[in-house]
Amino acid sequence: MGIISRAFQGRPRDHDENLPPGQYLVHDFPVLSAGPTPRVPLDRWEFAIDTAEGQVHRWSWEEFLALPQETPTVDLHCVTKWSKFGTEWKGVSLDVLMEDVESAAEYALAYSYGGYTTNLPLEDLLDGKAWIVYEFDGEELAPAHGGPARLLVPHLYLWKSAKWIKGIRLLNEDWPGFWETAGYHNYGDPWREQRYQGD
Ligand SMILES: Nc1nc2c(c(=O)[nH]1)N[C@H]1C(S)=C(S)[C@@H](COP(=O)(O)O)O[C@H]1N2
Ligand SMILES: [Mo]
Repeated sequence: MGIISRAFQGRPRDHDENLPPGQYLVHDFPVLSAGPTPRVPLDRWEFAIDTAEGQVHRWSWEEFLALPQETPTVDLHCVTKWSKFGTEWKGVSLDVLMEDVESAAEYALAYSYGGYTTNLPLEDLLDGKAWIVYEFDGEELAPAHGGPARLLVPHLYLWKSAKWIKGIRLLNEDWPGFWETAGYHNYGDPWREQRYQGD
């Protein structure tokens, strides 16, 4: 009888058109970290963008908070197959941070306090696709989820959204990060199920 009653209930939620292939929905917010949570005092926190040409742009926590802010609402997709819809963040668009940065580089390597790295094409950080966020759900971002601030690149699998972000290095050549070196897909598009190398 389960099949008949399901038909009357409409499509199962997991067939939602906003759910990429192979994913299921969660309503909690799982924590996935490859190591311990680094604690970064705000008076020593800084975020940097360093260019392939050797220029370094730095923001202290105060300077970072003084930048124009955005409040993106986005769906998250983790390579371990959970997705979470409608997450609400506050942060600074990479477009704002990149405004005065001049570089011919085409690749980016995000690096974190604690040593995590992840790579992506620079264009995937631009045009309203990526933020450095410091609030989730109206609260300051919890350390376990990347506080004080993390990268948010929701159109790629969540391992690209480096927690405890320290900086972004612009590179002329692609340089695989932590999980990419360990066999995860180099790009990680959830809609093309690019989970592992060869997908
Ligand atoms: N610095 C850092 N960032 C990280 C990770 C990590 O281990 N260290 N894990 C990544 C992975 S694999 C995922 S799925 C998401 C998990 O984010 P969450 O713990 O907020 O759910 O963070 C990503 N960013
Ligand atoms: Mo992940």
